[in-house]
Amino acid sequence: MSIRTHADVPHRRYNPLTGEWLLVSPQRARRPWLGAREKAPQADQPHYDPKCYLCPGNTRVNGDVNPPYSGIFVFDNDFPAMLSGAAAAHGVEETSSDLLRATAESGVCRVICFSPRHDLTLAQLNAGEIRAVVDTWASQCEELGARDDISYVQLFENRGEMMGSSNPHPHGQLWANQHVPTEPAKEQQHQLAYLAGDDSAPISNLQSPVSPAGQGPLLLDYLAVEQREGERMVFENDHFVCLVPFWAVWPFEVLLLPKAHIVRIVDMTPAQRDGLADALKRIATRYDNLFEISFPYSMGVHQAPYDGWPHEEWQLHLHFYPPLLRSATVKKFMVGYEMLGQPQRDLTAEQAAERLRGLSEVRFA
Ligand code: H2U
Ligand code: ZN
Repeated sequence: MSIRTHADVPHRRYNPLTGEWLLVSPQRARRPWLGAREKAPQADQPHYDPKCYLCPGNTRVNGDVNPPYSGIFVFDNDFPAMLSGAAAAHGVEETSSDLLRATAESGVCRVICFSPRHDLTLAQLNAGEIRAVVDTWASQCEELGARDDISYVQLFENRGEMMGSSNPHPHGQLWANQHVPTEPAKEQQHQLAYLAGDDSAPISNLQSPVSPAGQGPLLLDYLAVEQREGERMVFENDHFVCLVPFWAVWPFEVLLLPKAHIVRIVDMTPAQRDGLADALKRIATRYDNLFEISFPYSMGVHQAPYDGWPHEEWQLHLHFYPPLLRSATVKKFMVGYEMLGQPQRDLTAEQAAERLRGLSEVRFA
């Protein structure tokens, strides 16, 4: 099936990972823009900022002093969204109705500094330095995943003021908790139903197409389709592919997919970790080159829960959700129809992939 005939016609696309639909309106791509024009969030940063709470040797908000670290530095978030241990078990009371449901949630929140250098981003770290980030992600999951009170580890990075990141110092976070969060839970449900070929599974959207009996895990079958079609591919290396998913919602959203079946980040071989580091650097560099700025995004790793089950249905992957639409200052707003109806985009996934494919992998100076 080809969607080329849809290039100029409004249509909807299905996200088989979440069971959600989005609206694509390519015919609107040339409408005039009279909305907000923000100033580009550009400022040269120093190598070391004495006021930064992530730089080596500096004092954090709670009074702790960072060590004079030279590689990666991980610390417990001083303002964690969850508590663990005895503190987490108390205080959530039973409610008087099934319509008022609440349960206790325990977890751990950590901050991961990618580099001691205040002024660098993932795009500017070298392959070895990014590999160290991947290794840290894996060792954190190894440690936290072994705990009885943790079943999911969400690794992510908010990059840039536009995405609400509080500090330009290169850093990501992890939130690890007792219950699988909503997004990976949806993906799990759909990957499981696909692998089982189960069209009676309780899929969230009643209009979902019937899941065909899969040959393999959903995302491996999907990768084979994309490799055949080619038009949404951005680049690949021996172990990973970068593509704009058919169902992308954000203008320049991409998916990093392993070529082999990898359930969790802790299962990755050294060569696959190098492959992921290479893919991270290349997409971050292409993004920066798109509008010649340090490109904002939220990105993160989705993987199987650490709940003691094999989860063969899962395929590890990374999502990049960048907010920018057509310049360093014009972002896509998820408002109005998106909030109340469903996500909508003008630029097609194929057009976005073509733009990203055409960009250099040498960062603009
Ligand atoms: P973001 O830039 O993605 O918001 O991440 C910064 C995190 O760092 C944020 O979660 C934490 C904030 O709670 N933080 C500390 O743990 N200690 C500090 O001294 C400042 C910020
Ligand atoms: Zn800093």
